[in-house]
Amino acid sequence: MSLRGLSPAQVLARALEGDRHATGRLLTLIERGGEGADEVASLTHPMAKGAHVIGITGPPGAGKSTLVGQLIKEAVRHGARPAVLAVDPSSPLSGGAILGDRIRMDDPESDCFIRSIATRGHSGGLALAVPGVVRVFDACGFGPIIIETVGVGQVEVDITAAADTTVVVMNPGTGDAVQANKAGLLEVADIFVVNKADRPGANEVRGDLQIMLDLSHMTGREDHWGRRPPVVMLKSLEGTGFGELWNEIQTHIEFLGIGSERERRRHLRQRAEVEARIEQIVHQSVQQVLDSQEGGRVLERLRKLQDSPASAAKELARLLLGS
Ligand SMILES: Nc1nc2c(ncn2[C@@H]2O[C@H](COP(=O)(O)OP(=O)(O)O)[C@@H](O)[C@H]2O)c(=O)[nH]1
Ligand SMILES: [Mg+2]
Repeated sequence: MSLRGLSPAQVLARALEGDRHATGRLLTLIERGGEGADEVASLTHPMAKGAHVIGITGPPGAGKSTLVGQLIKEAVRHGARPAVLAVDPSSPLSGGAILGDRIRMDDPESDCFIRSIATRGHSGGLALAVPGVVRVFDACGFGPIIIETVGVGQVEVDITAAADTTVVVMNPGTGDAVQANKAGLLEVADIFVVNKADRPGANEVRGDLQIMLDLSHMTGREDHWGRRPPVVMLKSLEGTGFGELWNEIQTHIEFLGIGSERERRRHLRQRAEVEARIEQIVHQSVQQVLDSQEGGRVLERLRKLQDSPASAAKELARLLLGS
């Protein structure tokens, strides 16, 4: 049935009945931003079911997409309905390519949902779109929700750190452990994966990681597990090691449920989202004030060297803030 002419609320009603096209339409609205996205967000926010959010991060080519493909199968084996948001469109995750015949995309009871989102280099958009997509998946009954991001930039690290469980992926023989340390990924990881364990040097990476993690303990940095984060060896191409990864994720879920850690993470996630929204609003207002008549007058004085940049900025900021 066509979705043409339906309001976001009507599309959501279809999505809740298991209409995958409707779910896709909601995600498109989120991705486009603006009023449509805001409406979808306010409709889906109160419908949160609390799906577990797993962030998968690591350098390009580490095998994240391959891993996610296998993790979906593992999740479905356990009766879950996983959804994936790939913020790394460089190695697209396509249903047909990675999903085995165990997963029937058209079966609303046992399906999974995969969506890629373009980074397009603007961080503000991502900071708003990712939580929006997570909310749609959650409202539609998908879980766990798996987010794949490249762990290179601060934004990507922030997105992943906002997950309930963060998995950092690295490879043998690439100095990944040292790089991850530099990128601040050791602190955000709940679980480490050494992927491509079929290659030489896998045990060395595990050893390097364990030493670095122990050192960080010695300098007094508490990890939130109450133990050293586990290091799981995976061969994602063969699909080996996924039972162990699944178990470690379950152990982490149990851990999150014992204390207030889950609530703390979700609070931080919501706070970051509101922060990004405020920044967007403020950014727009700044452009408006610069484009206004008053803004033009102040910039003209600056051009004629009658004013300094600092006092011009202060004057316009006063205008902006109405003080
Ligand atoms: N040898 C080996 N290659 C792998 C493994 N997992 C993934 N790859 C390969 O690594 C390359 C990058 O994989 P991809 O999943 O696209 O990495 P991503 O950029 O991190 O998402 C592909 O050619 C995969 O086939 C593995 O366990 N062993
Ligand atoms: Mg990828």
